[in-house]
Amino acid sequence: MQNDLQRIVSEAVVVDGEVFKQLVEEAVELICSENGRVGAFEVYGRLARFPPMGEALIIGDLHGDLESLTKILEQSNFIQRMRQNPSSVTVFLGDYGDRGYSSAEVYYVILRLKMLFPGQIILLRGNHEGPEDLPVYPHDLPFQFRNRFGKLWRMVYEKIRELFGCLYNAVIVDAHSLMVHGGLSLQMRTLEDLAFAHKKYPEKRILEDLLWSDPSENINEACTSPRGAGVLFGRRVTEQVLDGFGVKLLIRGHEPCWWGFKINHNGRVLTLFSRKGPPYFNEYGAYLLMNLSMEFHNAEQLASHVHKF
Ligand SMILES: [Mn+2]
Repeated sequence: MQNDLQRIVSEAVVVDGEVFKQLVEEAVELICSENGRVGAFEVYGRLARFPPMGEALIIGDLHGDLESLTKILEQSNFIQRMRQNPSSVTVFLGDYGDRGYSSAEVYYVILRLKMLFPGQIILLRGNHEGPEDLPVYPHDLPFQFRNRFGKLWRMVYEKIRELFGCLYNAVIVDAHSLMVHGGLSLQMRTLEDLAFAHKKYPEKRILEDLLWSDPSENINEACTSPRGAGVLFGRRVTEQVLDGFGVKLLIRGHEPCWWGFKINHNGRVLTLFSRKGPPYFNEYGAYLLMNLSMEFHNAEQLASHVHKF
C-alpha cells in the first residue's frame, strides 16, 4: 500500500489548477457537512470527539514541507494501518501552508487522504488558516498558488479560504487529551465553547486563543502574547481547562522546537512540530504515534512514542 502514498505524492507535484480546485471543492463539501457520527469520531460543531481506543497518528505544523509529510506517512506506515483498522485515526494539528515552498502539494496530499479516509482523518484549523481579520505575516500561500496555477490561482485561493472556515477547532479524546493548534484560555469552559468558537468570533475571542496561544513557564495565569494575537497561558490555566474537560493532556503544535517536540506545565502540554528547514532552525521534526488505550499520567511517559526525524 506504500504505492498509495507514492501515487498521491506524485500527483501532488503535477496536478493542474482545475483538478486541484475540484479536490478543494469536494473537500469543502465533505468537511463542512460533517456532523454527528463520522466514522471513528463524533462531530459537534467544529469539535471532534472519540474514545481512547485504537491507534492515533498526530502530526504538528507542516508549513509547506512535503518531504517531511511524506517521511512521516512512510515511516509510520499509517495509510496501510488506517486501511487495516477503521478505528485508527490521524489528527493534523493545523498550519499546512506558508513558509515552505510546497504549500499546494501539502494541501493536495492531506485533502486526498481526507477524501480516502473521511472517518479517520481530522484536520484542525491553524492560525495560518484563520479568519480574514486575523491575518498572518508573511502569508505566502497566494503567491505560491499564483506561481503554481497561473490565472486560476485566485479561484483556487478563494476556495481554500472557504475550507479554512470548516476546519476543526479542537479534538477531545475522552479522559485522555485535548488537541488544538495553539492553546488555551480560561474562557474555554464547555464543549460548546470549543465546538462553536468560530461562530462566536469576533464577539468572543476563544477562536483566537485556540489558534494563536502558547504555554509559558514564567506565569501562572495569562498575559498578552508577543505574537500580537492569542495569549501566553500559564500552568494554572492548563490545569483548570484540562481538568474541566476531564483530560490529562493538551496536544498542540504552533511552536517550533529544536527536538521537534517539547513538554510544558508539569507534563500536561505536549507540543509537536512536524516540519524542517528554513525559516525555522529546529534540528528535528517530530510526530506522535500511539495506542490511545495505553495508560499514562503525563507527557513524559509518551516521549517514547514521539518519533523524531
Ligand atoms: Mn501556528
